[in-house]
Amino acid sequence: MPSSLDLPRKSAPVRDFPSQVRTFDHVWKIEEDQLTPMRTDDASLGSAALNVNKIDRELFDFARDVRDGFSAPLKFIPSRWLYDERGSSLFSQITRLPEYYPTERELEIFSTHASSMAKALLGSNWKVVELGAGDGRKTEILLRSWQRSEVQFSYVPVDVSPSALEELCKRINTGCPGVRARPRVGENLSVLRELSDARIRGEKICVLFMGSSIGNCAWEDVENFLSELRATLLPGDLALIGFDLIKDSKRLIQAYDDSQGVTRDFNLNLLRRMNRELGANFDLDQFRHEASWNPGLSGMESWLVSLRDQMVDIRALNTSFKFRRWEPIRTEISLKFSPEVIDDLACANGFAPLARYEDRAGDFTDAIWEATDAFWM
Ligand code: AVI
Repeated sequence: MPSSLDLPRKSAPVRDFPSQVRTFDHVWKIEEDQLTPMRTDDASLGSAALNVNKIDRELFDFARDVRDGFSAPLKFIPSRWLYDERGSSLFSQITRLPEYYPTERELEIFSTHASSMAKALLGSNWKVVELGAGDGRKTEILLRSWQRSEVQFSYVPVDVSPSALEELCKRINTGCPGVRARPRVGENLSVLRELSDARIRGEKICVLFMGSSIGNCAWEDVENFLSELRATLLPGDLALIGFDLIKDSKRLIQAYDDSQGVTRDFNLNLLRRMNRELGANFDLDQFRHEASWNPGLSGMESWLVSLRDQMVDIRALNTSFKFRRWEPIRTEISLKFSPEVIDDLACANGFAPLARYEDRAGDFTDAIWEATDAFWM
C-alpha cells in the first residue's frame, strides 16, 4: 500500500470485537470527526477498547479508500480490501487451483533450493521476519530445511490479523519443532523497524516476502516499498523476495480468471464487503469480473465491470456513486517481472543481488538480496 508501504495483505482483519462497532453508522461518525485517534495507552480502557480502536481505524481506512477510489476518473479500490475473512479463504482456494501456478512453483523452489539458500545464512545469528505471513505452507518447508542446515535463527511472522498469525504459528510449531515462532501483529514495515531497532548485538535480519505480493501495487510503490525496506535494515541483512516472472499473457489470463470461477468470487466479494461493512447496496449480479494483461504496465489487472447504468448508495459515506454501463473498477494489479528488472530493483534500492532461484518451468523466482552499505535515503 502506498508510501508507508505495507503491501496488500492476505489475511482477514481483526476479529473478536464488539459487533456493534462494525456498522457503517460508526464509520460515518468518524468520517465527520476526521478520526480523532483514541488513546491506546490507557489501561482503564481495557482490551475491548483497544480492539474497537483497531476496528475503527480499519473501517475508516476502508471508507476513505472507497471514497477516494470511486471519485477518481478511472475508479479503483486498493487490493488490500479484497482480504476480509471470506476473501482470505477464497485466496487460499485460488492458491490450489490448477491455473494459478505461483504457489506451487514457489513451493517447488523451496523444496529444491532451501538448503542451498541456507548457505547465505550460515555463520551468523538471524531473526527471520516474514512480512504479510501467509498460511505457512511454504515457510514450513523453508524453515525446516534451514534447521537441518543448522542455521541459527528465530522466526517472527508479521501480519495485521491475529487469527491468521495464530493459525500460522500452530502450523510452524507442529511442522518445525524447535523453531519458536514469535508472532507480531501490525503493519509490515513499522513492525520491522521496531525489530531492527531492538536487535541484539551481532544479530542479523532476514526478511521473507513471498508469493509475489510485492507485485500487488504500482511500480512506483514497489520502489517506495523497497527503499523503505532497505532503510529499516543494516548492511549485511538479507531479503528473500518472491517474484512472478513475465510469461505468455494467455496463461496469465487463465490464472486470474480460472475455470471454476473462484477468482471471480474473490473479486466480487469486495462488493459484498462494501455492502456489509459500509452499508452499500451493490447488486453483485450487475457487475462482472474481468482479468486483463497490460503490456505497458507488465502486469495483470483485475476489474469489476458494471453491466448497466446504475447508482449505488454507500451509507457510510452518506453518498451515491454512478456506474455507467461497461465502466470498470480496477481492484488489483499483479505486476510480472523479468530477471533484469529484479536485479535493477535491488541495485537501485541499496541491495546487492546474491542469488536467484527459479522453478523448473521458469515461471517464478525467489531472489536473495543483501543490504549494502552504499545507501542513503
Ligand atoms: C497475493 N497476490 C500475490 C495474488 C496475485 O497473484 O496477485 C493475489 C491474487 N489475485 C488473484 N489471484 C491471486
